[in-house]
Amino acid sequence: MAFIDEMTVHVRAGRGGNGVVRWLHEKFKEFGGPSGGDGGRGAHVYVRSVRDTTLLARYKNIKEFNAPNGEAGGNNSKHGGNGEDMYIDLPIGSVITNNFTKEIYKLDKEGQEIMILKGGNGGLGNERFKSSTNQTPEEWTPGKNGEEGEFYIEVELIADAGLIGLPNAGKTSLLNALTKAHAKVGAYQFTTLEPNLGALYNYVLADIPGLIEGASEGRGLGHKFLRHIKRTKMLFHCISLEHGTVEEIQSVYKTIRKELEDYHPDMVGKKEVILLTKTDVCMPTELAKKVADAKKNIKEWKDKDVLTVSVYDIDSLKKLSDFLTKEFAENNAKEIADTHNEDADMIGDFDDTKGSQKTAKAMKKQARKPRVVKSIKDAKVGGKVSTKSANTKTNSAKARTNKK
Ligand SMILES: Nc1nc2c(ncn2[C@@H]2O[C@H](COP(=O)(O)OP(=O)(O)OP(=O)(O)O)[C@@H](O)[C@H]2O)c(=O)[nH]1
Ligand SMILES: [Mg+2]
Repeated sequence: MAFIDEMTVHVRAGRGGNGVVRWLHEKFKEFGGPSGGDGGRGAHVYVRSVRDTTLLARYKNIKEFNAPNGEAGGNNSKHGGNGEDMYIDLPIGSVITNNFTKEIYKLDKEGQEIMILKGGNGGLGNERFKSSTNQTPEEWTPGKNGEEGEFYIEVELIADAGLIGLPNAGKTSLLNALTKAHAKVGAYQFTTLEPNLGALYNYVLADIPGLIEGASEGRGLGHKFLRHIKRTKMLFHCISLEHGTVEEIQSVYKTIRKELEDYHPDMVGKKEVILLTKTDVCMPTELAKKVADAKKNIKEWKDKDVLTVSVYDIDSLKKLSDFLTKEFAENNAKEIADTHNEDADMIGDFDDTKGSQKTAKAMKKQARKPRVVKSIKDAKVGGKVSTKSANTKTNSAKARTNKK
C-alpha cells in the first residue's frame, strides 16, 4: 500500500565542548591556581510528532542534520553552555529506523518526543586535575563526539476517521467534497479499488473500498483494506437514502456491522456515526419523516449521532465538516492528555535514556505551545506526502535542564 513516503537522512548529535586550561588571577593573589572550566554537553537529538502531513515535503532537500556542539569551558571555573537540543518534527505515523543500530522508533500520537541520539559529554578543564602533588596542572580533555546515525524515515499516515459502507454509498464523493482529494467516483460498484486519503485541517479521512456481505471471508475488495482503519478511532458509516424503506436501511446497516465484527472484534468498539447520504434523492417532506422513522425504529442507533448529507447540498456538507472538525479536535485533545498520563507513569524510569519519552511536565509545556495548523494538499494514496524539519527549542531544553 502506498500511503507511505520515505527518506533517508544522516543525523549527528552535538559534540561536547573542550575543557580549558586557565589560571586564577585575583587582587593580591596572583597565582590562585588552576581555574579552567569544563566544556558543555553537545545537543541531544529528538524526533517529535506533529500533526502536519506536509512536513516531509518541506525538508526534501535536506540530507543531513547536525545538532549544535557544546561550548568550551571558560576561565574562573566557568562551565561551557550545553548545545541546544535539536527536535526533528515528523508527521504522526512516522517510523524511524536507525540503519546503524537497527533501533526503531514509532511516532503514533501527537506531541510524542523520543531521543534518538545523545550529545557528547564536555571535556574537563585543568581545575579538575588539581591535586596535592600537582598544584599547577596543565591537563585538559577534549569534548566527546556526539552519537551519529543514518535514519530511514517512513510515514504511514494514520486515518483519524474512516468512511465505510456498501459500494455506491457515496463515500468517495464525500471525501472529494470535504477535502481536496480528487479520487475516482462512478455510478457502479467498486469504483474505489484502494483506500483514498484526504485531509481536513490536517486530520486524515480515509475512504475505504465498499464492503459487501462475506467481505470478512475475502469477498469483494473492502476487507483487505480494513486494516488501514484498525487504528482509526472513529468510523462514519455511510448508508444511501436510495434504500427505500427503514427495513432496507437497517438490513444494510447490519450487513456492514457484521462484516466489521467478523473482521476484528476491535472494529465494533470504535465510535460510529451514521451518515445517511444522497438526501437529494428524497423529496424534502419525505426526508424528515424517513430519517425520524429510521432513528426511532433502528434500535442499534439509539445512542449514535445520525447525520444526513448530500454532495449537492452545500449546507449539509458544511454541517458535516463542522461536526468532523469538532470531533477530531476533541479526540485529539483526549489523545494528547492520554499521552501525558502515560508519560507521567514513566517519570524517572526513562529519564535521559536514549529512546526515552519526555516527562509529563515537559510534555505539558509542549502541549501548551500554540500549534500552527495549515491547510494541506491532497494526501492521496500513492501521492507524495511529506519530508521533515529540525527545530531547536530553548523551552524544551530548559524543561529538561530544570528537571535534572
Ligand atoms: N444523487 C446523489 N448521488 C450521489 C451523491 N453522492 C454520490 N453520488 C453518486 O453515487 C455514485 C457512487 O458514488 P461513489 O462516491 O463512487 O460511491 P462509493 O461509496 O465510493 O462507491 P465504491 O467506491 O464503489 O465503494 C456516483 O454515481 C455518484 O455520483 C449524492 O449526494 N447524491
Ligand atoms: Mg468509492
